[in-house]
Amino acid sequence: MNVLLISPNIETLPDPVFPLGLAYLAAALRENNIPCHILDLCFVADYESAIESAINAFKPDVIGLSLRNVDNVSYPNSISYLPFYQKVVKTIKRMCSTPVVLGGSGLALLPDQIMDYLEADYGIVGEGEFAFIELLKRLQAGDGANKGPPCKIFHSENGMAKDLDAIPLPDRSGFDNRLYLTKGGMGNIQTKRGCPFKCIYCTYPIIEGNQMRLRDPTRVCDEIERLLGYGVDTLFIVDSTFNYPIDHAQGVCREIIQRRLTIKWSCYANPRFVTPNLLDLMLKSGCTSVEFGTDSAHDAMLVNMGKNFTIRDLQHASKICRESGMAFCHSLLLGGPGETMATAQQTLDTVQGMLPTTAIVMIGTRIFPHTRLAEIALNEGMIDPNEDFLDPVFYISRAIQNEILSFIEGYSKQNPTWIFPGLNINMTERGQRTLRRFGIKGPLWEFMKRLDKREKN
Ligand code: B12
Ligand code: SF4
Repeated sequence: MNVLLISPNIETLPDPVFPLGLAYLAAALRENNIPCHILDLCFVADYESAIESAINAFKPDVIGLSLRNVDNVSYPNSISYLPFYQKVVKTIKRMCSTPVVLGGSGLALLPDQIMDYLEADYGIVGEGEFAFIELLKRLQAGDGANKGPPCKIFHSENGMAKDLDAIPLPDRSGFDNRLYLTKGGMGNIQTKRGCPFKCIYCTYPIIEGNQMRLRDPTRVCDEIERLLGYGVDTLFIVDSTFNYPIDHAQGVCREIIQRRLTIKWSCYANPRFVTPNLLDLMLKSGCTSVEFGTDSAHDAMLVNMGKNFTIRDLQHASKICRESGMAFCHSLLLGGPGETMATAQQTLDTVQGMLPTTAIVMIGTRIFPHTRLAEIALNEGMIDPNEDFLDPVFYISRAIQNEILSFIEGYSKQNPTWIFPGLNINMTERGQRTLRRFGIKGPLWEFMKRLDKREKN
């Protein structure tokens, strides 16, 4: 049985992102001796002829499509990726009757809606390593295709991998690793899956589960050695929170140091679990920056957003970063439940006082089903009980809805080193490409302090 795996993610902001989920799937297929071919549409000029050539050359029995993103979760300049995915599925369907299987984080968030919208044959919600293989075996045995149920949306009997060290290391051989490094500035790696925290809007626990499953640092470093073999020396650790649990994070850093792996890396971090000792190990193992999922710097708003830290934690973590020389950024989500112009102003002023390398300021929060935010929005009459969530809906507290955009436009002018993705301020494709052409690697926001000129679309 031949399998064609397609990555239709052509988003290049903030950077083109290596399709790590598909590399995990490719490894699972290889381990099961199932021939697989990769088609990554990210850098392809003509997606239709690329699909046509891949199908003609490889003659797949099944086509797997990895839907990473649904939309760019940015307000007001929101972009949905679903119309492009639809074109991809239509192109495949025009050419052949091969079953199309959808997967990826995007699908996991809106499975029924996306399956209907894209008219695909099967969908797998959640991790693909076991479920995809199981589905392929059932399709091969004639159980599934054209026989109606088991079901369009297939749930693996094994579900999520209990032991991440037992699944094979991602197989990156079918991808252009170099291009992701030059055009996207980094590769990526995962040291754990899952998040136990309860931020009201967050989809990560839905996608990865709410219990952390940790990888052995030696396996993580085996994978880093393979990445170095591909010339990839700059990485983003894609964990929901790298620095929790602290001892696991320390273990990963120590192993990198002990093996003398020459890499640079960055990650998401939670301000509550930042200690001087951990930061020291992170710096010594090549970490150049951390991005805090701060959301707000107003204590009542932090509670409303379900965060597990306070302003004091934010100030403490920022101080340790500054003192140790670690670049750090605060990601803010203005407009959550209970936000007023006064609380928003306090957040901005307080974060400014923490002297971050930059802050990434989002206005409004994209609402997804099965989150606490969706319940709040429903109770407040902001969404309809029949809302299908395919078109992005943003939660913006009523108290600031009329003022916040013009206020932020003005505010951004006084803060030329801060990033406002929804307004395309300091995050544009042109700027991104120019910097990458100079060979700059790592997250581009690390350089914001050095750029005093602003760019706007
Ligand atoms: C790390 C990360 C980033 C980093 C990536 C850095 C890097 N170089 O890798 C940065 C900060 C750059 C980033 C940017 C963006 N991100 Co992001 N990101 C993540 C995060 C936390 C992890 C993604 C990851 O690598 N996971 C690890 C891999 C192994 O898992 P996976 O891809 O899900 O694959 C597994 C399964 O899904 C499944 N699977 C995958 N494909 C397939 C295919 C088939 C056929 C099958 C059967 C199964 C299957 O099996 C895989 C293995 O188990 C996720 C949240 C999350 N927890 O998933 C958000 C997430 C993917 N991002 C999201 C978004 C929106 C974005 C941005 C658009 C935001 C923005 N406006 O900038 C950009 C887009 C960038 C781009 N070019 O695509 C959303 C996507 C869903 C949505 N709301 O649309 C997520 C889910 C977060 C969220 N808000 O809900 N992101
Ligand atoms: S925002 Fe971060 S810490 Fe909060 S639930 Fe999501 S992944 Fe976990």
